Amino acid sequence: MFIDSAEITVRAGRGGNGVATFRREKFVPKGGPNGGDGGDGGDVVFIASTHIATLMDFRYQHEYAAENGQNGAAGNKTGRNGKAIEIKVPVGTIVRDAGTGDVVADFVEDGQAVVIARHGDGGRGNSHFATSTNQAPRFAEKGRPGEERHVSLELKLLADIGLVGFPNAGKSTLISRISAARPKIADYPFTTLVPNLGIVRVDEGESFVVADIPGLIEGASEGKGLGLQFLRHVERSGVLCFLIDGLSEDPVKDYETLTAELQRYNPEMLGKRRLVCITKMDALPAERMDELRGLRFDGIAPMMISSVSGFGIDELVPRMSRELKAWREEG
Ligand SMILES: Nc1nc2c(ncn2[C@@H]2O[C@H](COP(=O)(O)OP(=O)(O)OP(=O)(O)O)[C@@H](O)[C@H]2O)c(=O)[nH]1
Ligand SMILES: [Mg+2]
Repeated sequence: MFIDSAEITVRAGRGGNGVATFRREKFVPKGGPNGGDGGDGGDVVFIASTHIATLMDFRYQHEYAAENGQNGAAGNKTGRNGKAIEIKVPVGTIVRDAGTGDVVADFVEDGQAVVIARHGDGGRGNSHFATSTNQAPRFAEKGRPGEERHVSLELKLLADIGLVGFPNAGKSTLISRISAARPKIADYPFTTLVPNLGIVRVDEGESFVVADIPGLIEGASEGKGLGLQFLRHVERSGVLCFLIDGLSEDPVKDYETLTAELQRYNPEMLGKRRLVCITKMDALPAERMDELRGLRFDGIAPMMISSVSGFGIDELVPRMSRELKAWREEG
């Protein structure tokens, strides 16, 4: 199962207490204060990792705590600091305060680390409090509590290019043709229930990530089909590649239905660069292909492809790569 949200509680370590002790040595009747400081508690740190693909683990464990600091000891001994806890999250995870919804951290890079809950400082021992008027303070500070936070995690995949189309348009077949991804493919709608990512290699050292997401249908914004939840996975993509079934009666209408649903989900989706592919060319007579070639989709000329025969794929991949470069250069 593809888990893309979770709620957890994290608790940073409490600081150890400082102590109030006094030197006791032979022949020294009144020793001065020598209470050590408490150690600091450990932080709760989230670290983004490309080795984790889902938020699955957080379904099983909801609470995470860092170690507390140890108390100080006589002889000015400082307590040991508590160990920080490092929680690995997939790259693409957004962490929010579960109460307010405010974004606490947005993990976009492998290795990125953010302290999500700060440790409590250790308390100071009584030796800090000796003054000229009170040379034998009998008190010490208590350690401070660590921060406790209730946070929600949401994973938005980081795909460069999102494939958008009706169910059965051939999205999964395309991604399996151009990448090593092997999603389930079948001739019924909603075969794809969870997003699949595929890495497309263009050249030595040059590749990009394509997301195959579930099919979109008219009324998705009102919850029809699988709704629009999964669109979040292409929200950050720079390019949307629309896949229109070549066997459709009215490809332009299909395209308009798709863009209308995207618009309802988030108007910014239509600010992205777009490519339009008409699929299943191997299954069409040549005359129909010529008709389709003449269509325009918001002024965009479609690319004709077949993921089964490979027709048009050699042009599509470099085209995707060019669009992506243009998007990156736009900044
Ligand atoms: N002839 C032909 N059939 C294709 C082509 N691409 C996909 N198909 C068929 O179309 C059907 C749907 O393909 P999928 O790739 O599962 O479609 P999808 O868009 O991922 O569908 P959902 O996951 O339901 O949204 C399958 O039976 C495929 O074999 C193609 O290029 N030519
Ligand atoms: Mg599919």
